[in-house]
Amino acid sequence: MSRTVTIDPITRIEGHLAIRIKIDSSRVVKAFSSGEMFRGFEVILKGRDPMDAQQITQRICGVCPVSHGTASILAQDAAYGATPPKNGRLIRNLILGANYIQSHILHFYHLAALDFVDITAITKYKGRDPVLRDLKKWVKGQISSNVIYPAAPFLPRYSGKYIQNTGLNILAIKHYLDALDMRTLAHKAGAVFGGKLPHAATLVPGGVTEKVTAVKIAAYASMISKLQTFIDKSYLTDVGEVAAAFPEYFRIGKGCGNFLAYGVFPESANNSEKLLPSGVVVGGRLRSFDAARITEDVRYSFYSSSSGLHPVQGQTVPAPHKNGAYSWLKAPRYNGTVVEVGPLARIMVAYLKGENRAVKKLVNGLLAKLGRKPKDLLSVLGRHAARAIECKVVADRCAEWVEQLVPGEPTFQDFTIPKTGRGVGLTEAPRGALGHWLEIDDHKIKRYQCVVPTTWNCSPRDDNGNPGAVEQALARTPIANSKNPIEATRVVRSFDPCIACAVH
Ligand code: NFE
Ligand code: MG
Repeated sequence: MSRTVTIDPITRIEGHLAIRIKIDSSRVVKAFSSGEMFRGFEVILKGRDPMDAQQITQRICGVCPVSHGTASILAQDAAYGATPPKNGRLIRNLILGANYIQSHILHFYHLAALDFVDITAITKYKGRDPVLRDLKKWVKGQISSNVIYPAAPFLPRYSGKYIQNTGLNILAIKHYLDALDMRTLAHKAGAVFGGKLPHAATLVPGGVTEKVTAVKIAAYASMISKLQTFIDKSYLTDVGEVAAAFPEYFRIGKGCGNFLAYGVFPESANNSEKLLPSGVVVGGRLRSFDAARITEDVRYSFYSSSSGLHPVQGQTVPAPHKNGAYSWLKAPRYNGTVVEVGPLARIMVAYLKGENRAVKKLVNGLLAKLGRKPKDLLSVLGRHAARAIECKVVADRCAEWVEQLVPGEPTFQDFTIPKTGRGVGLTEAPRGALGHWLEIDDHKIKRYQCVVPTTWNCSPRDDNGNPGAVEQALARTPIANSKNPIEATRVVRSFDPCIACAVH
């Protein structure tokens, strides 16, 4: 008998994502992903000073603001012909790197781990840590409640198979709490050069406004070093434990198998080399990326603007009562094809390119340890593993970049805003490929279009009826109990969706 189940909301934070799945013979046969709100940043930006864009677009999201600020200043760099000096480029990388670390730790521990870790194990805790004892008391009180809810931080929750080893669960719960401190630390590290976080104050076209001093270098380096220890000793180990306990999730949530990365963290003045390179993987083959091939369809989205436009011509005209539409997300496609973006896409592209030796070594090491093949990465666990590996690669490189800063050297190159102009800023947010397209007329913003990671991943069907990346990843997911579709939530959350970003 077939059943339709709606999971709404599905993410633990960040917006209104609803997933509707049709289940037949205990498997998902069809999935629909809906972003349930409109925000209108592209409309708000029209007519404003272009220099407002890096501040306003950072308000798209509190988790990945630095990426929106970065895309915005890259678009303006291009429009004004500004090139940041070396200190400016390095500081941008350091702020963005700290924001990546914060976001990846947040996702694994606070948004996804409790799909696998059994929070009720804390009731067996016998130690003296006051926070864990408080949590034990709270969880004991909650256990009696019989409510089912897919998105609470602890309880209620879906029932299903969780990690069974009590010691391992309690250790993971302790790491959940440690991870809150690590997020604070990553924000503080980013704020050394970003002025504050979330929503860095120092990102400007031409570089950054923050100056380099020996004290700031030492402060950032010491915080990154603590984060590196947490990533090495807790994050990577805990992902390995989840992988060992749930090997079936190397076969669940495969998805479309196509990947797109714009590349991120420039290693040279002209952006030609990046720590994580750009590329497209279609049918297992790596190709070079061409920004001209990006389009956004809106047949199933609540917009009355034309469909299939390149973001250079992009329009955002909301149509809340549009017939047949089921999402406020547009449907971005690359060369007409559905692609997945995010840490797995970046790691796949870097791995296939083979130039980043740290990525190659970490991926091969993890696969050998878990007895897996590269193709197993196309899965729920592959996404978690890729995110953890990327977190280490970024943190380790941040520790090197900070030592390359030169106190007293400039961090900024001056510019003038032209009467008319265009620019595109392509970068990568923690959740994937992020682009901002800017058009200036009469020194003001004439058009501003954002194509955002979760818009790629959680898009509805395109004009040809092809389901989006998450919709495809859900197909064939086994669902043991349609009243507790925990398997579907694990698939969706492996993409780390952020609907606040996606609908922007
Ligand atoms: Ni709101 Fe974001 C990231 C961006 S996801 S978190 O990472 O851009 O669409
Ligand atoms: Mg957009």
